[in-house]
Amino acid sequence: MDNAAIARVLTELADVLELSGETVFKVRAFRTAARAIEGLGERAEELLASGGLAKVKGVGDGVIRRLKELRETGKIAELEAARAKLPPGITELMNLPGIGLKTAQQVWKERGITTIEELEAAARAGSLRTLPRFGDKREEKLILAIEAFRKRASQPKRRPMAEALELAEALVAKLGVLPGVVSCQYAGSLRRRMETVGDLDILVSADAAHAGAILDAFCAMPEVTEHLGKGDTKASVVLDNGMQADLRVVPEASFGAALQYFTGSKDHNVAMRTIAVKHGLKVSEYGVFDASGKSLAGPDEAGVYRAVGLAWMPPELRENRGEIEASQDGRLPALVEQGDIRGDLHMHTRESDGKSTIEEMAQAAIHVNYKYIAITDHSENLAIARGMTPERLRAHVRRIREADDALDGKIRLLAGVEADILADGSLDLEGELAELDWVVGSVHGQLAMPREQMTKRLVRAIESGKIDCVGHPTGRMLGHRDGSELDWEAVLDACARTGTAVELNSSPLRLDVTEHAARAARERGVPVVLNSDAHSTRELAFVKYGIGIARRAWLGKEHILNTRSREEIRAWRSARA
Ligand code: DGT
Ligand code: CA
Ligand code: CA
Ligand code: ZN
Repeated sequence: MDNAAIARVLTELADVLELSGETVFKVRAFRTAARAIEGLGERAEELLASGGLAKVKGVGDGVIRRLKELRETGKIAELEAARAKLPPGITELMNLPGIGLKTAQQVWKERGITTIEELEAAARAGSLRTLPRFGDKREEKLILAIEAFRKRASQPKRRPMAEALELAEALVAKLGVLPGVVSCQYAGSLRRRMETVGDLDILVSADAAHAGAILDAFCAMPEVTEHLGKGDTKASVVLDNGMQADLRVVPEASFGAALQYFTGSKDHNVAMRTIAVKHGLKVSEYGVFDASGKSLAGPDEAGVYRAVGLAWMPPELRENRGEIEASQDGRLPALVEQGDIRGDLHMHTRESDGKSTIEEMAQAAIHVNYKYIAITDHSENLAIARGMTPERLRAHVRRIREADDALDGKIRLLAGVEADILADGSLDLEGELAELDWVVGSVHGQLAMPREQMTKRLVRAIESGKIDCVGHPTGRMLGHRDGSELDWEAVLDACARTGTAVELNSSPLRLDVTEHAARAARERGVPVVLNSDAHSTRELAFVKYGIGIARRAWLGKEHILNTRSREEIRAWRSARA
């Protein structure tokens, strides 16, 4: 289990105990531990095994005892027992946006509502508005939230790329060392770095004699919870996060062709096949063949493309959006790579809702070879994230500058802030911004505005000239919340006019802006900043997810501001002022 999964279990335990009327003290201990583990720089599972978890602040003996139980038995008896006593739908209610524990408890205790169906019926009948802190506005919002929830539930469940990537990398590592395995790689939408992934497609090359044992080993892996089917060369399973994974064993002579075929996309494959047919060739997952059936390519992917007259292209481009033509004409773009990123311009520390100190963030950034970072804690308006008053901001800036001096040029720290863009487009900080090195402006509240109003809000903030970069511009959360409706052209035009950048926030559930907006930014010459929005040292690594999205948007190093040096960024900034 990763840290996020452990934190989810502890949060559920806290929720369930609180609903059952457990003491506040006990409940709070689990919530504190969940937060501590979520923001941990190391894997809690390993710390649990080594005994190091006891030293983590916020994690007490009771928590450790239950996590050991979870590890050994796969469950927590107390959680099961408490859950069994609650009405079955009650914790599900809390999955609705706007319904926290307090509201779930309120509608249950005062209206006897324990399912989403009952909640919807009550909201439609107007019987919730008389509850304390409710009213008809909130009732209307609830109905909309339930409708959106239904829509999501009825769609096949796609997973955020980050979740799929972590799983796939673990599976590939385990498969790669099995006897007889020559190569192993994941393909499909994950290899193309789509923001969400339907199922995992994994390929192994091995000779036929080993195929059976490899498929058996795959089916017996601990993360496999269900078997959907197994043949001589293929097995399909369900993993413990509910995702399907297909493994195919192919001969070495076909590995490149299979990798090309199963990487897709389907549209890309169809377009490529059409070209092959024009050359009198046939492309399949086994290879490239001429009219007489002679194999021209197959073992490696580049050879497969070459055989049909194309240059190999990065998987992120393979959507039949012009990449085939670009390949034919020799004008494939040079895409940005992880190593091009020289700094990170959005992160939080303990001063607001981060888990690490300024120094810890700086050391972690040095470790990944960054030349600069901006510390951008939240401003006052975001009270739930311990946003800073102007006085706290000034003191924080002083500490950032002191830390910068102490680091003696090993890395440069920019003193920044993530200011709140208020409903009318003004910022919750104004005068304080002038002395800062970097200002991210983000919308954190009232995300559900009509499109026109939200566009005006952002355009006004951009035109203030006070923000350097618009943070997570749509506010979406993959699988939880759609982004705000926006007139992208108007927002990006305002950025282009004022010399403001847009963020590609790489936090796994955000990936915001989307690849389409990133592409539109490129077309308008608006620089994109590829940030982690890290809330702990470990989260600086989130940038790898954003890289995939940037590449899907055909962005090169030159389109991304934080591939430039600190001096170049300073020059870019002062050109605007
Ligand atoms: P996903 O799983 O929905 O996120 O998307 P993919 O792209 O991984 O799609 P999937 O798993 O259905 O199939 C993997 C690849 O196999 C797909 O990208 C291209 C190839 N493929 C699947 N079905 C077809 C097909 O009918 N024709 C062609 N040419 N290729 C196909
Ligand atoms: Ca797939
Ligand atoms: Ca598949
Ligand atoms: Zn933010």
